[in-house]
Amino acid sequence: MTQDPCDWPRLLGACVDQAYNAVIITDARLEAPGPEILYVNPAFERMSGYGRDEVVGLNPRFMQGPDTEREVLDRLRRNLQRGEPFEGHTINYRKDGTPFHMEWTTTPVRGDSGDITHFVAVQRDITRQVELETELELRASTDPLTGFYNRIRFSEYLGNELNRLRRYGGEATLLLLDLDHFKAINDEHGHDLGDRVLKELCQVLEENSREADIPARWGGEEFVLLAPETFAQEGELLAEKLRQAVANHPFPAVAAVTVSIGCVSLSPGDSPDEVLRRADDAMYAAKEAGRNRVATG
Ligand code: GH3
Ligand code: MG
Ligand code: MG
Repeated sequence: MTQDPCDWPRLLGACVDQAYNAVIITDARLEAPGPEILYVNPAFERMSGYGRDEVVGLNPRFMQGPDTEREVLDRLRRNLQRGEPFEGHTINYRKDGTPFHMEWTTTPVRGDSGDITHFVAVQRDITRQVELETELELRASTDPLTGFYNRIRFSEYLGNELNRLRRYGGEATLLLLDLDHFKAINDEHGHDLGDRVLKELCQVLEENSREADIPARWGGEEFVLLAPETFAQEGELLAEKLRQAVANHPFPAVAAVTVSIGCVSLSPGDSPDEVLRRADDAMYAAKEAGRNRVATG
């Protein structure tokens, strides 16, 4: 017997059952403990690892982890109470415990009387997309050789710090470090070893700075470090500590690696260009004074 092409209930059921996205239908109970799952389609079972029998009767939030933002849950509850659709993005957990990013909508379904009788949620696993976006963001803001923030990202931090100083006052320190005679190291030992020295220098900077400090690769063999909430004297001590740490570090194959450091104190009202120019001037003064030293500006 051929199927009636206008058998809408059957056709709609088949569409939901065979939809590519996960579909969850719940009742419309809003009082605690909230709506219960009445139906999930096979795409939900594939995405979550849970079988239909295991989830019917549960509240859909059973897959959410502790990292779901309060704001998202509050907005969901508010929208459902108002009978409005909801759109969100949460991290959920599959049956095997692995997390995944899920984009979803929940829409109220009204019966003939106009009352809300059910909610229908449509969910999509966007983990791959989130991972790609994170990767792209990381690439755009970090230097591929050292993994340090690049100039673009550092400039954002510097701008934010200067805004913070303008608003709340205080002091901060900016260091500009330039390797001494790095060209000679490259010429003598090759570019690959030069690269290793740059990477190792980053480790030394990281190990000798505080968690709140922001080091970055400014370009070539120049590095910067922003030390928030640091007074001028503390900043100079930090610069001197870094200079010594580099000079005393046993770099591979190279007899001596040293840095010249320009050290400037940031005050409310300074502009990024101005403090960078001052740091550059101070660094050149350190070079002229004989290298492997700190100069303030
Ligand atoms: P100074 O003490 O005056 O700073 O001397 P310098 O030789 O360090 O200065 P200069 O600006 O003449 O040379 C910088 C060198 O840094 C030249 C360039 O080949 C090298 N350099 C820049 N970026 C990289 C990099 O990514 N890897 C390697 N291996 N070398 C780099
Ligand atoms: Mg240089
Ligand atoms: Mg140099």
